Amino acid sequence: MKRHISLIGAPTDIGAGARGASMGPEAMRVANIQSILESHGLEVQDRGNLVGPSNPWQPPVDGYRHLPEVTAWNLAVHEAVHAELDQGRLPILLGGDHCLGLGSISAVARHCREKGKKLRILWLDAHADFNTSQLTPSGNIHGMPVACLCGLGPQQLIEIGGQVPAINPKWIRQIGIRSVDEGEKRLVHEQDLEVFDMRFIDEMGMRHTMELALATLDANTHLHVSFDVDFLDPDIAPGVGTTIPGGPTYREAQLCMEMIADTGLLASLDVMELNPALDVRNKTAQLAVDLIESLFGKSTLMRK
Ligand code: B3U
Ligand code: MN
Ligand code: MN
Repeated sequence: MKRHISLIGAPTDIGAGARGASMGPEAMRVANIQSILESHGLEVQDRGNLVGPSNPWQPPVDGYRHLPEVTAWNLAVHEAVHAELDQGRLPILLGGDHCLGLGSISAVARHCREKGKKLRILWLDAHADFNTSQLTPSGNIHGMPVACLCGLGPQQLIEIGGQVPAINPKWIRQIGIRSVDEGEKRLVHEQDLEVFDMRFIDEMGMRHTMELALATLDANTHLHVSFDVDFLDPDIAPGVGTTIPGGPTYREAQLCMEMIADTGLLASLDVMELNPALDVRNKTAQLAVDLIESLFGKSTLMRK
């Protein structure tokens, strides 16, 4: 794992169905993400916030809400994330809603192409985010980034990374999924996405789930984690726009993060959908920071 971290704020809710994720980056700073990571011996630079169009809060046009604005934000994210990777740093994208996973992961994919690295993406989320304009019940683009990354989406979004598709669906492992729309389900099946849904986690446990999700990594793998905070059970993480009951508990989420840390391969991270307008005394942001500590190797005892 790289020891040089860059925090990038992307203060927008342009792709979401509720306003407020635009305040996510500041809530993470208030929860002391920088000094807490530094306390673990990491070097952390806060690059401040990206700028982009404001949220016009309009209904969908041809199946997409705010497509021009979503495109502008994703272009900004793409360039910022790519620049950090290019300098050998580990970017943490502080969202912002999950439509920005497209800009972030297309940058990571471009970096991996340039450096001849293998890419593995862990998508921690209650949702598959695999809708298209035809399938979406809402038009909200935060429900579409995985499909866009796989080349299923509007030209201006799918080509952000320069190569279409930006990624192969085989590179993704989705974990914690428990809300998938009807048409979206069919597409997930057709594209053969590897999904560890909550039923799988219930039956097999988080440990076995993560062993499978992290299988076949090697020293040349770039491991990217796209952490949608609604992955977590809403009892512990109420500060998100779309709470879905029945998510991982505190212990399960900690184990998930610890097992990722143990690979030593984490090379980029998104922290998305944190919505301080819906939170209780910033506790969801504090929990996200607590889990990120584990993701960066905090453990109770010395590891053997
Ligand atoms: N699948 C629904 C809801 C949704 C997706 N991602 C979030 N919510 N956060 C949709 O609108 O696409
Ligand atoms: Mn998501
Ligand atoms: Mn989600």
